[in-house]
Amino acid sequence: MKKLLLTGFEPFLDNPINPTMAIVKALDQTELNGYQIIGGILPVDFSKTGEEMLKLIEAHDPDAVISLGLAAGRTQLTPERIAINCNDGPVDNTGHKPDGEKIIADGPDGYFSTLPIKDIVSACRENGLPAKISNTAGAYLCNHVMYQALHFFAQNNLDRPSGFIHLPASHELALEKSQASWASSDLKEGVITAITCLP
Ligand code: PCA
Repeated sequence: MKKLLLTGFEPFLDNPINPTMAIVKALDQTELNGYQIIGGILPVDFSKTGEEMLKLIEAHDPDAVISLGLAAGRTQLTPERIAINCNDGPVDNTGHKPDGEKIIADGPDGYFSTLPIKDIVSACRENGLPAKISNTAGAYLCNHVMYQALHFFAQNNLDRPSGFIHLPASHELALEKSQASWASSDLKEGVITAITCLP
């Protein structure tokens, strides 16, 4: 059976919960659309996250990678179109604040997602879940892992769907900090819908 690496992130900044963790834990070791799902939770740490991502890819040799992250404030499920070769943004969980450095010194400026992002948006919408393509994943950890995975597959000439989906806050998170939010069950359903779009 094919393998899907599904990653989420630990909580970060002023988000005491990261809804991607529960989704990854719930789907870990389950089977969907002909894929065995392997879950992994990544740290919000610029010095470790890329390495952890590559370790997971090397250990499991997945046929596809979907990484999930929280985009607090967004109202829709948003598959990302592009990852850029840049670390920037607020402090990570170790207190490190990047300043626009390249992720890979001699890497290309960017990579397009190789996930079927248009199909994911259409399938979510058909399923009653608001979704749209995002044209920027920012320059924080989510962009970082998306870039690292795409760079690995490009460097190794491996044609495997890989990319990133940002999720809105869960109601649980919105109880802590007022913001647009979705039911956790809908967030999970959106991720399941995305997985069913994989070739
Ligand atoms: N979201 C952050 C990092 C971890 C997460 O879940 C981001 O959008 O970069």
